[in-house]
Amino acid sequence: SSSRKGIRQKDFFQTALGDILMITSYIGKKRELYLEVLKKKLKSSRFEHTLRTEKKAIELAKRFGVDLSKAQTAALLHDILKNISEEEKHSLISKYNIGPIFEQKGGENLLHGELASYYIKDEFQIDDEDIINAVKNHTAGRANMSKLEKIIYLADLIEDGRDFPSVDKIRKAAEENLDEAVFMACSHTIQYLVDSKMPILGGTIEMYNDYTTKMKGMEI
Ligand code: DGI
Ligand code: FE
Ligand code: FE
Repeated sequence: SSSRKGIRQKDFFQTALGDILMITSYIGKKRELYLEVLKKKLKSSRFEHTLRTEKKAIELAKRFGVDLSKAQTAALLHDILKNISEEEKHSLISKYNIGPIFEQKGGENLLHGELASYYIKDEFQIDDEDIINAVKNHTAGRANMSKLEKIIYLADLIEDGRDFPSVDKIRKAAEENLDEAVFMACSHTIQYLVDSKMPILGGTIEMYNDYTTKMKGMEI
């Protein structure tokens, strides 16, 4: 589809699972460019997760009053480096001069969001701080997240393809109260990590503490 800035155009996507996703572009032709790159860089299951996250992020952004073009951009690009090789990862780390923060153990690529936050600036000239933070913090979260960051964090976890015991409860909460749903999502993740005896990232704990200390003043 083609469109000038401000003209919306619907795109169809038939996924491998046979779902039909109809998603409007709020970012004109940039969406096609991003999809082209994503198709090359991601496994098909990850590409489809990206489209479902985009759909959910737009739904949440409409509901909670967040800029739709920012939500769409961040959702589309949040996992762009999820499937890169160790080799490409190391070459990007040295290109962006960010060695020290990437000295993590384990091959889980837990910092694909952080690395992507540099990559999208370099590759697509994205310099909106809120979009960059939303991509950067989408896995662990952090204290004092913006509404956009919360939406990307949440959309990633509750997009239509996700399936874990409490996902429907979190989806239901996300129909009414963004903070309640984000806190549930964060709590679920911590519960899961504790149950699996996995290390918990600093941002995950900081987000949890941020919510528990502020909660009394919030309607959640
Ligand atoms: O990239 P996605 O799979 O779409 O989602 P994501 O970026 O949120 O990554 C999900 C994975 O990250 C999932 O396996 C749980 C894990 N994770 C999230 N927070 C933490 C974590 N893993 C550890 N070890 N510690 C965390 O704090
Ligand atoms: Fe991710
Ligand atoms: Fe994701």
